Amino acid sequence: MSQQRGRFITIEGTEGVGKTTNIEFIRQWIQARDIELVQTREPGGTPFAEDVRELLLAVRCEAVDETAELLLMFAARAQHLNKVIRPALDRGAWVLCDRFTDSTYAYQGGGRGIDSSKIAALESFVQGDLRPDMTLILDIDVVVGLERASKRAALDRFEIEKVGFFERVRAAYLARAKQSPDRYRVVDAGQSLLSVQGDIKQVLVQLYG
Ligand code: Z5A
Repeated sequence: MSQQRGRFITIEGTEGVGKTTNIEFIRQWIQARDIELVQTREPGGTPFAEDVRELLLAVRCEAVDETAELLLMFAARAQHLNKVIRPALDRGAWVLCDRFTDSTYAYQGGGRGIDSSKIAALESFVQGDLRPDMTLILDIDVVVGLERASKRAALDRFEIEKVGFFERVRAAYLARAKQSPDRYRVVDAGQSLLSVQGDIKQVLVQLYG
């Protein structure tokens, strides 16, 4: 008898949108249903991919070439996908991933200006036909999000970008959601945490009962 493939859920958004806070809420909702859950993140999710993450996030004097950045995102993703995500889905576990390829379309595509056809080519090469079943985009006014994120101790190489960069990232996310409304759910993350979580719960109940 073939094992039913697990669900692949990804969470996306710009700075300070509350991914970390809300992933915990989603994790609890899924686990309360007695479902095996693998919670993970990108870039990262395996020791090798976490090393690539460190390379990518470190603030450095040398300017990082945008193609090098793009390829490293997919290098980490190939490792993560083949060592963690696919095996989990194949054994029927659900995977809850903090960022995935939509981040690449938003940050390297929207933010850095890399043509989305190049990202799509790498997506097909690395992922084959694997895509998330549902992508939750937490959406917030960029300035409000940056204010929330500014309370952190140290900013990484993406967090030091200017408002215009994050406006383009946000626009890219919203454009993707508009293009494929079946896969994406957009939640207004500018509300109180209670209201955000109320909306997320509604999405989960609507999709998964
Ligand atoms: N990146 C990329 O460029 N390309 C790719 O393909 C991939 C990634 C996969 C690392 O990601 C970087 O990698 C990321 C994009 C790039 N750029 N950056 N930066 P990350 O996910 O590790 O980093 P992050 O975006 O900074 O995520 P985070 O740590 O999850 O932060 P967050 O989403 O802002 O979540 P938070 O810590 O839960 O919330 C921030 C604060 O707001 C915190 O104090 C909360 O208590 C507060 N908060 C949360 N919700 C609320 C509400 N509703 N009201 C008031 N305050 C709130």
